[in-house]
Amino acid sequence: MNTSRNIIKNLLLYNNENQILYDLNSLSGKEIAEKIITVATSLRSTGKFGCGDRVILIMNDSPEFIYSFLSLISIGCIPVPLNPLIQDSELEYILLDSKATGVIIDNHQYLRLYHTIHSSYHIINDCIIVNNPSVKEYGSINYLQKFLSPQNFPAVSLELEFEYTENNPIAFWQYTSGTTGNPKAVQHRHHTMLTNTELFAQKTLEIAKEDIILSVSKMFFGYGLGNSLFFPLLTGASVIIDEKWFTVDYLKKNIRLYKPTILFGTPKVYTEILHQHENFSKNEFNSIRLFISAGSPLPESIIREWEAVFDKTIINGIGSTEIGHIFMCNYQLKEQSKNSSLGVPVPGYHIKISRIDTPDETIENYGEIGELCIYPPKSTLSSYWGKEETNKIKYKEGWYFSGDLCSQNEDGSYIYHGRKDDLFKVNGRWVNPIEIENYILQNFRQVNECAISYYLDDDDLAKPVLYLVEKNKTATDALSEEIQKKLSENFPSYKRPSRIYFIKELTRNSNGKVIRKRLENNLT
Ligand code: 3SK
Repeated sequence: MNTSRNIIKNLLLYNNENQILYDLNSLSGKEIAEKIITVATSLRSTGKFGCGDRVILIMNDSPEFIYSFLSLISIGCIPVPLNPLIQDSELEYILLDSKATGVIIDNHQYLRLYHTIHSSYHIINDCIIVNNPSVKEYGSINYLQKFLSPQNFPAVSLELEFEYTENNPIAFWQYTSGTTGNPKAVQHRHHTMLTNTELFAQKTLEIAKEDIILSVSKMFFGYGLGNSLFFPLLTGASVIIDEKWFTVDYLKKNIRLYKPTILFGTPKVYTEILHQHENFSKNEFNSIRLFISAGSPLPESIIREWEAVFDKTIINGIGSTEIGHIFMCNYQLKEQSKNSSLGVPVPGYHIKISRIDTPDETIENYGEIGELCIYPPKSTLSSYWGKEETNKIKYKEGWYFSGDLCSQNEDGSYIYHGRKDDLFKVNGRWVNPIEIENYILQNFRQVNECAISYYLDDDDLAKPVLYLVEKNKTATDALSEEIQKKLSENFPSYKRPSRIYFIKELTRNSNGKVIRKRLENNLT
């Protein structure tokens, strides 16, 4: 089974219906299928794109992203989408690590990253393909529009010979930037997203062809790739594609123009909308039947405020790049809005909680915190490229050890408690940053975002430090004092910050996760 063949079969089923909505244009299922096959045929005819070759994609969200990604999979190449804002040093590392031989890239990013791309000795010049070049002549460099040209259509039959993919081999990679160390490539199999789409998008959220999806997460990231590519193209739903990144204006524009029925957002998106809620009319969100949040933990205060202001519920989910997409969410819970629990596993995924210091032991007690482990439908387990030692620790007997900390409630739902690698010890006792962070967010409405990290004192001992982003950007001693007072009433001294700093924003990695260890660079 080739993932692209499945998608193309579906696109042809929904032949004449509009599936991609962008820039006031639309593309039908048949048009999309033809473009994918045209690019696949052109790539194959160069004789340079071989089975198993990695090809880097550096593209904004666009129809061309979708054609490039799926045509590469059709012919057995492995697309590796990267954040289009990637910096030279990270790209240099990834080109070397992946040994990619080709790149498909937007014009302005090509100009920006030109030297890094051309200095990589794995890259084959003929395998550099530029999207929308401003100047046609780049020497031997190809451009995507040539591969997409209508002259190619007569030569193309909808019966493209797909690369044979028995035994569910690797279909695409995604780099996780993590919050420490170099990025690692997660290798996904052909069945990964077919299975997640069936279990999460179709059977859980019941996404169908009447739906119109808007995802603020971009397609280079796993959350966006599922939301904007796999889910619509495999279910017949339509998708709004916008190369712009999230702002409140971007959201308002797309909602007014296209009336989406499903919004895939992140906690940051819902928080920003709430801050500007006077700019939204009561019925602005009337077309939306599902508001979904993932990508980072959703504080309970946001769920409450969203309900109070818009009278709607946000569905909280947890996913990971390694699993492909969301594997647990609170949609199925009867009283889903009563707490910010992660809900229960998406049917088909199994969950266990393992002891932090003895990972072979499974925790059976309710409320005890341990590491969240996921057993996806078996044939879809991924692995890291070239990281054999890490694979032995993270992937064991079909289980993926996620590094997320969770506990289970008596009703079977799970609660998130942060990341295992964010824990640190003060005087021999574990401190979990998220415990203090959640308390502050819930009790101090003037705090926009916050993060706990630690510094080493003169004796090299770790001490907690609190970084605060205040809503009105007016750092006050009074607020620090009030926070310290409340914390001293509710937490033992080893957990309480000995320093509080006000900063403009939290430092995040390219996937939006807070990098706690770099917050000190942001002091105002
Ligand atoms: O929550 C995440 O971090 C995530 C990552 C990849 C794919 C999907 C999701 C929700």
